[in-house]
Amino acid sequence: MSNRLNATPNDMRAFWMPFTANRQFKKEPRLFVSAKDMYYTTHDGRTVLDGTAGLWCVNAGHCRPKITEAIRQQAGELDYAPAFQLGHPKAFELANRIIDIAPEGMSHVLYTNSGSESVETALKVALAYHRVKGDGSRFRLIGRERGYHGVNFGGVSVGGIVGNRKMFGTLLTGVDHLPHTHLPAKNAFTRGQPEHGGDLANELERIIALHDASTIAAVIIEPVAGSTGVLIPPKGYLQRIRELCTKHGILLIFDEVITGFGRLGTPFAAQYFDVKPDIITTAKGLTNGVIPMGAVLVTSEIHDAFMHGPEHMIEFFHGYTYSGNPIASAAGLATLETYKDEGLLTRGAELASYWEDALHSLKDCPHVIDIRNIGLIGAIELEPIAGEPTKRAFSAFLKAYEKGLLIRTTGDIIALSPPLIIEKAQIDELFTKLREVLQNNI
Ligand code: PXG
Repeated sequence: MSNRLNATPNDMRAFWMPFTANRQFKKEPRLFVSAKDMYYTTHDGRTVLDGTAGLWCVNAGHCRPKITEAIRQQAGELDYAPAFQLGHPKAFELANRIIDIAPEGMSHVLYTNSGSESVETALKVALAYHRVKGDGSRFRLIGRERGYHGVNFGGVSVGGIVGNRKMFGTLLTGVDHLPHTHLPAKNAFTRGQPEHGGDLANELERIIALHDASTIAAVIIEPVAGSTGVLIPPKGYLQRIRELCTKHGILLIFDEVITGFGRLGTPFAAQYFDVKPDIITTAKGLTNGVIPMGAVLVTSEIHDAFMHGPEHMIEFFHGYTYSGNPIASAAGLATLETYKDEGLLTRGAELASYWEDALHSLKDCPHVIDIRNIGLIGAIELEPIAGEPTKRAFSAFLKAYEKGLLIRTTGDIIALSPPLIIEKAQIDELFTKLREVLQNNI
């Protein structure tokens, strides 16, 4: 496909698109052909403000020169190096740079190629960790209702989005779920962390009492749940989950695939909430979404537990052909440099209150039943059309796109997560456009 403005593919049949209404799309295609900083350009030559950082990943904005150049250079210098039993310098350098900004206690990095793979990797590390410590009866994994941990079998098993689970048989066994924390009757229109629901963390005690702590390997949660429609942890919730995990010898995994790399105004959500997990999963913002790459961060306690036995033996039987791929590593390094040069990992903190006020100004729009926010994340929950769930939000998505604004919808919830380079004037532009959409008979 050429990137000329008026070029559209003449046949769209072969590509079965992910998480897409394929038939609707192919009747009315929406294609981006170029992008710069905060804006996309569509195939019909229109400019679209990126209200979602692509899919929560383009945190530094689009086509940033340092990242583009790093990829170009690396592709001409060392395109690929085997990932097993061999290496190349940039994978090591990037791991160090990640640890530099990671929450205290994180000391080692395993590479993956996506958030889904980061989750599978984290779950396997957790199971294997207990086993190498001689505690192999800890095989259960605890997730949460409405959780999203990617689309592979482990992640879907611990995830809690019904549509993502119901088609796929028995999934992993030995999995249980915490209740979700969405309490709109009590918490609607909360700014920041909700007051109510912190006690739901105690449900972990009920699950532990049922299965016995000695069978539980790990709890995995998103510090802020994104895909399900932005659920912000109630005050005290994450702290209590941490306390219970520590008390019962259970590893705590924070899935930071969307919250990692500045989304809340700190490098990671663990720092924002001041709660230390044992494992952190990341992807997306690690390479600004430009090249597929994820990373799983673990403590030295976890890493060191594996470093036993004969030195010629592989310590952990896991990894991918593309783990720490040279071009992805170069992209990751340039991305972290861009974040540093421009202060982007903390920029969300500076903009958060302006963002919050602008978002909550939509409270009076028709059908709005809740608005919630944290860092540079916002969500607007709409009242579903009776008997036609998701239709109202999807219609808002289509109208916004026509007006030159990219939003994300899930169910009847609009989720917003702009690139961290957004300016106040662009926040105004975003919410002016969104107000017009919401007031326009959706
Ligand atoms: N964990 C979390 C918390 C995620 O948000 C994944 C794992 C999986 O990542 P990959 O790279 O395998 O897609 C995600 C992905 C949305 C949206 O609009 C969210 C994601 C992906 C696409 C859309 O909410 N999250």
